[in-house]
Amino acid sequence: VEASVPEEQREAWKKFSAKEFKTKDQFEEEVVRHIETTLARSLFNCDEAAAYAGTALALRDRLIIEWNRTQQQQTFADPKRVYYLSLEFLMGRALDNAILNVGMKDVARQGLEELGFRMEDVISQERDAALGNGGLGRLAACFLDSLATLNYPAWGYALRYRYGIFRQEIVDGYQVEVPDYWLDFNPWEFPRHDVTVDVQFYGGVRKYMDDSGKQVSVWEDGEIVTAVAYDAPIPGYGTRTTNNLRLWSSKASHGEFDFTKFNSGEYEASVADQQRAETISAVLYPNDSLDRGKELRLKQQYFWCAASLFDIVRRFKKSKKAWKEFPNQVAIQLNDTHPTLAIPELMRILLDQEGLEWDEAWNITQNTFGYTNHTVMPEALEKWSVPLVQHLLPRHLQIIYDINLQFLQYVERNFPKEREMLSRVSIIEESEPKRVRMAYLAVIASHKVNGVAELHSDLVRTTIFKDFVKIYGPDKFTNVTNGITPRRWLHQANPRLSELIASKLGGHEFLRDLNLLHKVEAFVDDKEFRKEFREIKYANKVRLAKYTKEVEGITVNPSSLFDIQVKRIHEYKRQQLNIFGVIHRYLELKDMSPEERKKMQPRVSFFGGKAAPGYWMAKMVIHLINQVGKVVNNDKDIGDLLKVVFLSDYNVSKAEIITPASDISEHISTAGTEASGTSNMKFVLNGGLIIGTCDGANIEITREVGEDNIFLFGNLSEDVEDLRHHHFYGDFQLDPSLKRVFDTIRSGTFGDAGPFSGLVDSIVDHGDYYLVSDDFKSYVDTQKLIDEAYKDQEAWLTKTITAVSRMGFFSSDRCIDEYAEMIWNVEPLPPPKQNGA
Ligand code: GPQ
Repeated sequence: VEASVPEEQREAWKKFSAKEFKTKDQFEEEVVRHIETTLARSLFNCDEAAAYAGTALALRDRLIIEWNRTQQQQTFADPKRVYYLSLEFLMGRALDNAILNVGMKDVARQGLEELGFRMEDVISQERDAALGNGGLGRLAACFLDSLATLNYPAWGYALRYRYGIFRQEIVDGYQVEVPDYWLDFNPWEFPRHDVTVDVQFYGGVRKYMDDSGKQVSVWEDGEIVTAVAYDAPIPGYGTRTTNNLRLWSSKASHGEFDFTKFNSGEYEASVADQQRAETISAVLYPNDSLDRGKELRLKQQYFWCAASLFDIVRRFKKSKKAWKEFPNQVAIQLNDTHPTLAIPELMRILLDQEGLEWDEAWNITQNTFGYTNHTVMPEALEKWSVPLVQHLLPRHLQIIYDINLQFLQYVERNFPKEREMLSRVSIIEESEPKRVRMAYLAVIASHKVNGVAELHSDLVRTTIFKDFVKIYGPDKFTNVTNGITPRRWLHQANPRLSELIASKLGGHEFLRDLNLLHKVEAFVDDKEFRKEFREIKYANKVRLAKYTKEVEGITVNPSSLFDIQVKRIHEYKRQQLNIFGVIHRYLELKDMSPEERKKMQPRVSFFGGKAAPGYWMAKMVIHLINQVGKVVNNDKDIGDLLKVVFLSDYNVSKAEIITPASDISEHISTAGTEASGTSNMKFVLNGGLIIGTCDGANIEITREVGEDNIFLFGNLSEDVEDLRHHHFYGDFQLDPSLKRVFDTIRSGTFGDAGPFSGLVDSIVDHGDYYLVSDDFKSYVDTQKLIDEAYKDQEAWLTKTITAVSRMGFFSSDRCIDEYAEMIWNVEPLPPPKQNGA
């Protein structure tokens, strides 16, 4: 029974209903009230942490009012909704974003000042919500911002990890992982202890005939774990729409303890059960673009899919519509294959619980799901062992086999002459043990499959899913080039640039329609504008220099060229190419006379990013960067000409300081390996140029900003296969300057060379899979061009301003509109006009 206030009492209710504060005084009143009552502190013991807590609680009240309103409106209107299933949402901080999106920046700044605090200091008290590894998780976070901003009725679903991505410390130049316990104080989440779902694992399947002679399957005798919903409000920018991100937390189904066990003295056993259940949502797996096949990971995936599907179906059933209406009410987007189990789960609900026939259930399923692929690299494509799935999810495995049977029969009928295709496209890989190819299941069960940049989507069609294009035709496969939210990545990270643009464009409308940036190009020759623009870049570099000094203890000169590569550490992203280039630069500088050196362009090479804890090569790259830094930064011959900085614990809030400070950023993956990249977009939007390969979104960035405003180098994706082949079967000559770099490393210049042998050997002896040696010369040559180009500061400035003005395409708003139209078929639901407004 739904609890509700009787009709007669509703007037009183409405009269006392929560009101949102608007003025500075009201804001201060709310902050002080929370500090004094909710937190039980006073003006005599209010530190910055308490000021943050009070401010966050006040803002939260404000968000909740709109959140409730949005949810009520959506319940009432019951439009088609989007459900974005992602195991990762790399949200970063919420307070700054909330203040900005509700348009209270000035009120909050002045209010806090009157209370004795600086807004920046208060904001920086917040711990990042770091429920993701890298680009995939941050994309999901940008999408939530755009969905709310564009008034789409949308929910995010994920897990409430107790520990997000680990914190990175650097000890003796090595990465050390420290747990990220972020939930000590999290005012942004609302536990919904009344919203729970019991999720089953293990057990067996019993089949029987019902009275009508129909075969029925019952999944029974499993172990039950309860999912509890925790909700977080997602405010849109410049709209009252506030959407919901629902995170599931796992707990034992019988509550805290199993009392039967507890009462019979089996204390340890009862606690152990509880811990086993809670382990499911305990920790985010720290692997990026890598499939590790661990049972607990599969449990996480099913737990989350089952809880989310139950919730979605429960909401649908409230509307009492016929099942065939399901795809008209529900669009589910699979962010990579991690949520693919949602497919057999929906089938199970429709077949076993709702009694639908196979064809109808399948039709509904196919029209409901869309699948986004984020990589074509084989090591990242998930494949679950059949015995493991059989053990954990016996009914789902049956359904997967049934889907496969139907699919293979279809292929056989339509391509009778291509029998060898059957084993290639089968969902089940005939390996030992057999494995379920999750990407194939996702393709077969979705109505649309998309890649995340044009080149990537082409590779999706021509490599990993080639056979499926033949089977389904090309229309099922499409491209939606990634984007980023200009609210966080321009207005929040770079407020001065945002205000400068606003002053020229006559307001902040460009933050909602980024294409308006094109009007900035008219100011490219405007003296005042150029001066301001240059000063802002310099101030952002000063800010990063200050941070670098405070946190890493390294002094850098903000007049140097700031060269930045921040992203997960991966062989395919080729931070090794960058650091080898740095060593090469160092050796060249050492060779020079003091006079020659004076002519050189001073440069700071910044690196940042985490390595997966089990990824040895990546960890050695981090070590090499740190060791090179120690030598170079203390070399008196070199001085300011070259500094090497490893920025530890790279995360979203640090990215907000780092991104606006680049002159050049590096996006130098082996062609064909980086699906899109999104930080490339952030750097250019903030007035930095790119050195990059013809890969991912770099290609479309080039198309938009023009070839003169980007530095491309390296081999093309169509040549990669031949080049790899050549390493094994051709006579391969190592570039002499790269050889010298290797000799220097081997000689112990950067400390014990032992740890670095793998890095060097992989190139010299093991086929150089990522083609570092093939691209090295063109990379260092291009860096030289950059040094030259940077000397002409006026021309450089023109390039950066021009590039900024042409970045409109890369807003995640454009992206979301494309998904909405091409894949989801959903419409915005704008908030009603406010009373009196
Ligand atoms: N991406 Cl498969 C991840 O961040 N993690 C992953 O596990 C996979 C992909 C990235 C991809 O490498 C980037 O090129 C994309 O820009 C990003 O996803 C978002 O699509």
